[in-house]
Amino acid sequence: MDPADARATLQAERARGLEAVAAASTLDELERVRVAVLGRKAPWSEVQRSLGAFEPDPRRELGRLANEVKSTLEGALRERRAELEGSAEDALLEGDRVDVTLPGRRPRPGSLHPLTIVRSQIVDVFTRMGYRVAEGPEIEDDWHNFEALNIPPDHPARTMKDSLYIDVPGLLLRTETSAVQIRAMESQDPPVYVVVPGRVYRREAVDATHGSLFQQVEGLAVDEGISFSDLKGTLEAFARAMFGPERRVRLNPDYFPFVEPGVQVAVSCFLCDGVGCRVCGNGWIELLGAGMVHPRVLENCGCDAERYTGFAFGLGIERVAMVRYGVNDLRLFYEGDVRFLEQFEGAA
Ligand code: 2NL
Repeated sequence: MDPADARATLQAERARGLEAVAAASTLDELERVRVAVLGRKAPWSEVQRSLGAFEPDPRRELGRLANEVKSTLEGALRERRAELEGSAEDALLEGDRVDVTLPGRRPRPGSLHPLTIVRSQIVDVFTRMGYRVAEGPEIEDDWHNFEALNIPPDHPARTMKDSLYIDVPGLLLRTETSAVQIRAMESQDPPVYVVVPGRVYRREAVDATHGSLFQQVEGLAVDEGISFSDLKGTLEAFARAMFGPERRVRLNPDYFPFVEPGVQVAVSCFLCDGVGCRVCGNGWIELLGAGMVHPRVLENCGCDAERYTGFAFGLGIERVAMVRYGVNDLRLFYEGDVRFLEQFEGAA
């Protein structure tokens, strides 16, 4: 190679190299261009290797030109690499892009079960009157569930037919929450004012208005000088707090072994106000059982029945929820069907 050829090659390589660098569209392609224009087998390297054979003057001149071409091409490669790296990064970022302004996917919140709503409303009415909430075990012994409540051994409620017994003799699933009130009276002297929400169990055929499990709220007031009119006034206050200030209560004689006298309590219908409608039939909704605590029950708990009197009442939460929300089948409360339950979101 003579100096003129070498000069022409270097200049041609500079032009060819710049073009190839500009044309490279990926980092891999650019690396192939680098090898082709500056690698060991590139024309530029051949010229570089042949310089030693030239006279000093052309060697100096061509050496300078070769360095200049090299640094021009290296500069172009560097710039192009930066560009391609930038757009590779842009593509990556674009793929990973997160739109922080998108609203998040919120978990759907649940809502209170209708029986929970009604239970806490009932309990609240009594706590506002000064009652304390008491709770107790769902497995009870014979004494607290029956004997202390004046339910004699031959009472039908005691048979296997009506109660749910467990394998341990003398224990059963409580048939009413009264057992908790017995415990309250046993553990403190009057005055006793307690309200007891809880599950109770009966051996019953399941249908629209019966189940083997239901929830109850019972109340008990034992003090000096408690009379039947205290019971009536308390029930009236309860009916008005739950169903509106217009409500009246009606008491009819009834029998429960643990009270004397015992009454069945009906509330004037909140829809027709006692006229008669589809919900109530004859204008009255039977809601509670109640009565004056039997003196034998007081004595069973260590209360002096000469000095203290008391009243008690009990009501089923399902029954209240059914009339309040117009639900005609109790089983709906226990099936856990979201289509049913979500209708009570925000209910009161
Ligand atoms: C009903 C009837 C009632 C009671 C519960 C009671 C508790 C004690 C003493 C006396 Cl410790 N009585 N509770 C009294 C009368 C009726 O419930 O139909 N419940 C769903």
